[in-house]
Amino acid sequence: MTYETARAIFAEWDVDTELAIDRLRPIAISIHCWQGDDVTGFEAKGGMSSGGIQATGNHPGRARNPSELRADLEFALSMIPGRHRLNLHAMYMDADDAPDRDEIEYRHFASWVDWALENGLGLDFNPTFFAHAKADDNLTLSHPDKGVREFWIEHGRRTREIAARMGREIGSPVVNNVWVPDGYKDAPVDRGAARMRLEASLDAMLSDVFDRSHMLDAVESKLFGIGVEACTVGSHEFYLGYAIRKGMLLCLDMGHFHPTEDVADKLSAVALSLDAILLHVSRPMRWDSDHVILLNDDIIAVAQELVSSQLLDRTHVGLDFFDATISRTAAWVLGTRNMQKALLRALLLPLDRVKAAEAALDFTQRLAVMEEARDLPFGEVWREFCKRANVPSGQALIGELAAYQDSVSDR
Ligand code: RNT
Ligand code: ZN
Repeated sequence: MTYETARAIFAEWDVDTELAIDRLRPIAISIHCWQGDDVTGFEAKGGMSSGGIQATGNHPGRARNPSELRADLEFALSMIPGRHRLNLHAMYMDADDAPDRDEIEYRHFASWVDWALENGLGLDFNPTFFAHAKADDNLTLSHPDKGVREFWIEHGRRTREIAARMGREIGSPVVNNVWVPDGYKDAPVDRGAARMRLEASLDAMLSDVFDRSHMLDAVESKLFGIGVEACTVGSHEFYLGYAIRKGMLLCLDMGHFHPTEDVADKLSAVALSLDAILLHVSRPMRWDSDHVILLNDDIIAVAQELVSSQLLDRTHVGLDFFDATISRTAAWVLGTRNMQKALLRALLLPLDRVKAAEAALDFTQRLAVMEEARDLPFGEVWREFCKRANVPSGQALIGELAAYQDSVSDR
């Protein structure tokens, strides 16, 4: 089937494929740097990652330094249609002087900004509150010890300064997202005190005022993690209230809720009280396992909600998965493309028609249209989108992914 035939089929459903392509093109996905090296980072330190962040596998080709990570990203980006953003963590500093987390400065990240500018990429940022001796007991901003809290407050303060400077240099606001692992393995008896300490630390950490055209603050909640099964201090309720009170972004990670909860359903609800949302699109399998996202029902539902509830303009779509059992670059490419494919599918749905049916309580029509629409030739429109962006698809893509993996497998 040609694209023109597909276009005519969609037109019969009153869907304009050209319009859908035009709407998809400017959507920048925030691609997480940490898929490239199993969340290891480039700090001059050894030791295990803590905070329940674990990549599984030892596939050959892990990026060991900033230049390898950039080369891998350049390849991945060349296989992904459109212009996107790189989401960095503070542990990805590019520095010779090995600063501790409370010593980082803009200059430690300046090379990333130069590289982003050269490649036409936006940037996002994150303080790193894990994989550090001062986070080994899974308590950071809510630690009972004031000295430990102050160390992490200083880290977070510095990341906001760095993020704001990055945003100024790049000319697009950098989302600085705060996730802390804080929690308890077994049932705490003073949850309230822990939450008050987290709140006070956040207040101190977030007190400097920055131009919102340079930097946007986000906070990320979680239900539980390995080692913090009984209580997560920064739970959903904690951060939902905090983000609303402070006018910040709320980050909804698809792996951070009970598996029967539906993040797609939450979007239009939280959007009533928030200016903007940050998404960590992920695929939890039985737990927050961070599998590479598929074009599955969960992802399609999220994309459909963003389009249907008109939230694309105020949602920052970020990815959060890491798998080291497969080619890391292929994981980036396939995951990011799946997010784009899901958005394209949503943009190609005859939504006006099903919305009208729903408003008229004609649920039969709604069901019939949605089910028949599953057979529309989305793939032809996607291939056309890739072709126009000079990006391969199908077997050509698979060949490119395999060839690049071969080229890095002796690392
Ligand atoms: C952890 C959170 C967090 C991290 C990244 C590396 O459960 O999802 O977003 O995955 O910051
Ligand atoms: Zn996340």
